[in-house]
Amino acid sequence: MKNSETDLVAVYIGLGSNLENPVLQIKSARTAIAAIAGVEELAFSSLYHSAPMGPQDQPDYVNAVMCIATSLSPMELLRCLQYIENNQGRVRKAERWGARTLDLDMLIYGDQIIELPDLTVPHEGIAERAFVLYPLSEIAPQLPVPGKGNIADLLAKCPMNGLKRLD
Ligand code: A4P
Ligand code: MG
Repeated sequence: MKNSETDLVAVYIGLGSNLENPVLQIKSARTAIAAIAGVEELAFSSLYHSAPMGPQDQPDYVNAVMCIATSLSPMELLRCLQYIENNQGRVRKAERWGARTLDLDMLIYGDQIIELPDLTVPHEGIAERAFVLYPLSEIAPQLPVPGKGNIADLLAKCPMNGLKRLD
């Protein structure tokens, strides 16, 4: 699954934060992702304010989507993203979908459908989440989502759920 250096793949990453200055967390993560060897930033969406999906006793989130070109394999990239999450103070707790300083989800990796124990791509919730689909369509309005249809059709079926653009 490893790509040669000339074999660049377009990858979309979802960024989310609802603890310890979320806007700053997202901006720091953008810088850290762009600095990974073998990664080049292609596009970055606006920042969005969203109500929490999951437990409601947690702060609202800031979300965004980034597009990169990369020579890294999916698992190599996942490990880099997890390193950045940990580096920005991410603490994994038992509660599902709880508050976090930083969440980096690999939404789409080229045209690949990946089913590994540690990695599902396209990301499981991609088709139902306004905080993913709206920023994604802002930077890639024609994008096919492998196995799920095109972004415009998914968007048409997804209520905004109070999502607000911040900038
Ligand atoms: N994993 C599998 N596929 C992927 C992928 N495509 N990208 C595995 C990243 N990771 C992937 O993730 C759990 C495991 O998923 C990892 O070990 C990885 O190998 P995690 O980051 O440790 O835990 P998590 O993020 O809490 O779990 P989960 O179920 O992935 O949650 P989500 O789907 O990331 O949702 N509300 C709003 N408004 N905005 C948000 O951004 N985010 C979440 C988390 C909940 N509510 C939210 C938001
Ligand atoms: Mg996650």
